[in-house]
Parts: sequence; C-alpha cells; structure tokens
Amino acid sequence: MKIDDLTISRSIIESYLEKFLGSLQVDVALVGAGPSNLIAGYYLAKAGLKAVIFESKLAPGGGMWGGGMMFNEGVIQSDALPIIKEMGIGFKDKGDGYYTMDTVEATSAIISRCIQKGTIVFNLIKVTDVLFREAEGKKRVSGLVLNWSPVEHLGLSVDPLSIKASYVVDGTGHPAEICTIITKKIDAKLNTRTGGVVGEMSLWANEGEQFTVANTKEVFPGLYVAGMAANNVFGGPRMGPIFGGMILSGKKVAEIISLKAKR
Ligand code: 48F
Repeated sequence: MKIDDLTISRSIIESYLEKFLGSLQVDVALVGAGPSNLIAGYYLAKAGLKAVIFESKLAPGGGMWGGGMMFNEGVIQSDALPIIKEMGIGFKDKGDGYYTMDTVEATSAIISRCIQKGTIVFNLIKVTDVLFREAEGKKRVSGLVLNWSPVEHLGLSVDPLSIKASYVVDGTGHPAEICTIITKKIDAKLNTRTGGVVGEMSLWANEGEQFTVANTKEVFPGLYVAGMAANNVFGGPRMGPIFGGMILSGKKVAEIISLKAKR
C-alpha cells in the first residue's frame, strides 16, 4: 500500500471532529479522567447514556498509575473486587479481604473498558469553567467551558468553547476544581456543612474510603462529585493508595445519574 500524507491528516481531522461534534450536547460531562470518572464513564455507557470525559493531561488515568510512592501496585478491598473482575484486571489475594493489582495494568484496563463501552475520553482539554442557567431564582450547572491545556498552561488569550450537559461530574481529584470554580464565580452555595469546599483532611484509609462513597452525590443542582473530590468538598480524610473507594464511587455516581436521567 502506498501511503499518502494528506490522507493521514484528513483522516485524523475528520475522525476527531466527528467525536467532538458528537459531544457538544451530552447526558453527562465528566471532568477528569481519574479512576472514579473512568469507572463512572464505563457504567454510564453501559446504562445507555451519552457521556464524555475531559482530561487536562496527556495521559488519562489520574493518580492511579503510580500506585503508592511510585511502587506501581495498588490495594483494593473485597467490596470492589466484583468491579475489578468485570474490568478483567488481574489481582493477587493478600488475605483478609485485601487484594493488590498492578496499577499500570489496572489503569490502562479501565481507560480501555470505558472507551470501548462508548464513553469518549478527550485528553489535553482543560475544563476552565461551567455553563450555568438561572430559572426562577435557581441556578443550575448545565455544561462545561473548555480550552486546550497548552493554551491554559501558556496563559494565551484564546477564548474557550463550551458544551451542554444534563449532568456534570467533578472527578478532578484532590483539588475539586469545578466545585471550587463555582463557589467563586457564581457564588454557589454547595450542599456541604459550610456551603463551600470544606477541605480535605489528613490520611485515614478506613474513614476516607467510606467517606468517598457516602459523599458521592449531587453537590449543587446539576453538579455531582466523585472520587477524591468528594472528600475535599465534604471535608473527609484522604486514603492513600487504596482504590476501592474510587471505583465504588464511580459506579455509584453512574447509578445515581442513570436513575435520574431515566425518570
Ligand atoms: O486525582 P485523580 O486520580 O482522581 P480520582 O478519580 O482518584 C484519586 C486517586 O487517583 C488518588 C487517591 C486514591 O487513594 O487519592 O489520588 O478522585 O484524577 C483526577 C484527574 O482530573 C484531571 C487531572 O489531570 C487528573 O487526571 N483534572 C483536574 N482538573 C482538571 C482535570 C480540569 N480542570 N480539567 C480537566 N481535567
């Protein structure tokens, strides 16, 4: 076969634009491609919803690749094992309900399963703001404002583009960026004890893991939190390199939104 350079370029541009145009109006827009949102993306697609994930970095996967202190193994507890099995990820039984998984295998597997199920992942796009609408005095998050990560990184004055979504999930991990943005920019009162981002506490694995799942919920009309963002927003401890909570949180947010969307 003789290779034509222009056909390569045209093919890439056409296929990318097809994905991007198809993502301008979605059921669910997820910010951050960490483990929680990737699992959410998988289950949202499985439930038949149109979902899209925007990740600011080159590689999706968030904080899972590096395991604990760059030892590329992560722990999961028995509660999350059925999901690990559904993803086809290998694991080692360490006894007493603890399992380890190779975090390079686990991260690449959940990225792949999420996309294969039908949720598109855009990398190198940073979410810089939300769209919001106000009706009868009530504000609601109704989409995302996007720009290329290098534009933001270089501080270039280039206006963003936006997309519409029925539901938005802040899965940006420790910084809980979307919740932080809306408290500043639209004076949003979040569904937390302070009305703002409460702030993450120091490490306590047992409490942190339960806190993540319990606080995976709607935090402002149209906006949900999943994963480590839930701990920061609602004021719970971090948990370190145990990933069951992240995975269960992703599944939970997908289930909550799927139920709402189908009502
Ligand atoms: O931090 P991250 O992995 O979030 P997570 O799913 O998982 C947390 C664990 O990895 C770990 C932990 C478990 O014990 O504590 O930290 O809650 O992934 C968050 C992703 O969001 C991206 C960021 O690059 C990362 O890949 N992100 C953050 N802000 C933005 C963003 C933004 N404004 N736009 C797009 N992506």
